[in-house]
Amino acid sequence: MKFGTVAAQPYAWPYNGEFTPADTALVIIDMQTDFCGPGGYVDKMGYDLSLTRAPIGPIQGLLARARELGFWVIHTREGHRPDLSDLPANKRWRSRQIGAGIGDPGPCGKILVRGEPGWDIIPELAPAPGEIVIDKPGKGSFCATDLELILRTRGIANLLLTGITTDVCVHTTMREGNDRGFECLLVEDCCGATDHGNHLAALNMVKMQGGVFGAVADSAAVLESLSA
Ligand code: C5J
Repeated sequence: MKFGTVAAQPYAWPYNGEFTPADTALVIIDMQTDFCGPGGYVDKMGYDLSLTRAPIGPIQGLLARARELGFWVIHTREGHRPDLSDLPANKRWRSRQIGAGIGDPGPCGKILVRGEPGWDIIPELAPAPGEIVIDKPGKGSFCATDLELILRTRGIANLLLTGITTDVCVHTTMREGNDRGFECLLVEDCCGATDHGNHLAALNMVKMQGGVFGAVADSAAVLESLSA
């Protein structure tokens, strides 16, 4: 099964004209209660949760179709070991300046700590059995994880990037993936940021220089391509 290009900006994605479920992964980044649920990290920082919850519905639509067609599905979770041995002191210090100290107790358990309720992926987007889940201590999904090894082992060359937040973990992952030669598409309505202006700026950054990190499309365009 082969699909033609997605109507994307600044070029029809992927660059080589076709993609398949075998060489493409839908990557769903950090759809955890800490980033989009009441009482989680983002909520504690006082940001508008509707911005990080907006992509839930669009991701559900794309995920359902991707599962139906047998695409690889990869979920990520940002979080730290319970002993915080992988939490840089400066990351913790900065989070404490705005009242949401990573590793500190909150309404959803210890903030961004593995195994705590807030760190879980939200039930609406729970991984299905057999789907890969990558636990990462940082913003990028390639840093201190086995993601690259898994992608190369499985022959995955193309990444459909979704999740939160557009300007932080999604962008960092896109940059890391692009530098490693993966062909990346950021699915704009399947992403959200804690500031809408930053979301828009992050999309714009991708489109510069002929697609400096890849391309951008909405989920309707991806689904359109998957229906052909
Ligand atoms: C942040 C993320 N914003 N998932 N993490 O700290 O974007």
